[in-house]
Amino acid sequence: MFSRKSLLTYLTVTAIVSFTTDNFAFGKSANRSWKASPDLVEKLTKGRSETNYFEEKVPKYALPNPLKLSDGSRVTNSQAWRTKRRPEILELFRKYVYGRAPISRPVNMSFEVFDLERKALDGLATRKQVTVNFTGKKDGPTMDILIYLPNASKKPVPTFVLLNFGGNHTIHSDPAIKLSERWMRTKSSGAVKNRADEKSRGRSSSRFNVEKILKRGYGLATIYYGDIDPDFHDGFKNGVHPFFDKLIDGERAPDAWGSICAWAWGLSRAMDYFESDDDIDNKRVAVLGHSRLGKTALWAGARDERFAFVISNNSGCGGAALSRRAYGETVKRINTSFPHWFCENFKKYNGKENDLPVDQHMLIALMAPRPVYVTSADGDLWADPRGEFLSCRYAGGVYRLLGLKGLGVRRMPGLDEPVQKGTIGYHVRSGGHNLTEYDWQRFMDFADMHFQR
Ligand code: GTR
Repeated sequence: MFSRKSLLTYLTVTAIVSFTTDNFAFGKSANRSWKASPDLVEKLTKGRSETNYFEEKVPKYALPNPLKLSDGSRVTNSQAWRTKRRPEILELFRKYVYGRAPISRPVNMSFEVFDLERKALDGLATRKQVTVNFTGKKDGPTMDILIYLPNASKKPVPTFVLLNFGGNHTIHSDPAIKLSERWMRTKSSGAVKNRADEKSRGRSSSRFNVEKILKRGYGLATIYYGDIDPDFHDGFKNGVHPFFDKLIDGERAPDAWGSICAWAWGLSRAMDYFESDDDIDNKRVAVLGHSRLGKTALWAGARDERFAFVISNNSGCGGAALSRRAYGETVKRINTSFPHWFCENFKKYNGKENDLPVDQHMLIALMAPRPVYVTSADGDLWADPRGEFLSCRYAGGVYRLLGLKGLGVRRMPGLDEPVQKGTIGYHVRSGGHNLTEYDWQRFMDFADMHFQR
């Protein structure tokens, strides 16, 4: 037991110590800046000794300046950003990271609305299912878009679009959703022998929250990513690649598009469809994605400025996290595990992140002046939460040049304390690698602010 005096001394000393540290939280309102849990760092390090999870072991690095042209001159006004530096950065990402899509909108692409139900989900929504035929030919590659639009909202409605991992039928148990017949990864989709079955209907509904999105006045559109390109390395023989690849002497170029670029390109083809649909507000389409599909959403938003709001959920390496920090997943690791995701040139930077002509803060900067939102999760150290935050922070200069506020904070916020002060939003949420209702609600808060409804 403490005596009164020693208790008082203890409390005073504790208060002084706490006050002088960065982390002191005074009640709920003061910010306790997020830090990786030491227990988790220790646990993860045991399983993967080649992976760094210690902040103090992050190598020293210097980031390329988003506001300095490759000839060394400074970008001092919005016009120079728009006409010179933005195109330069975009080209660097094409050439060295994601690869180049050989085609934009294919001339003969066609759309077929094969399902239109105005009283879906007990009258809450209008459901549409659309087949996009990329070449317009009978046996050409296709993707199916599933769309729910809130009946209570005035049309056209602002809409979120995202790719899904397990087929459109996994996002909701609505039995009218077409069951995907495509190849799928068994692990993420519950597929049997790489094919979906009836049991997988609604399997990932907790990641989509369809009713909640509709009730907040937003539409939702989704596409199975495997329609565009199955997620395994087969030398780019399946998916859209062989239909559009331009080979040089029978070989793919070192900057030919990888799978992430193909998925992002598919999202732009969905946007082409939205432009033809009077129920969807094509000036207020938000593109988002989780994990590898978060990397994809960022690249989609960078290459196609028709997306008015871009959201990356737990995207990590090759997404929102700074590559130079080499914390959690590294460039070498990702290129080894997933040789088909990026272009061949990216592999030159395995273990040589400092030589990259770009880093991921420049990808975030490519969204300017549009709103962009990045999330991390407390347990998802593989994706480097701090590296994701720092990308947002260092993209801020470009937003400021354009007369906007970037993040509006310099210090990493506390757990579950979203930063929504400027045009760049960020949060680090409790829990692990996932897309949750908490994330969705924050995206919709940010959309409410920026879509000015
Ligand atoms: C992991 C990969 C991450 C992330 C994740 C996912 O295996 O290392 O970059 O993309 O998969 O997409 O679920």
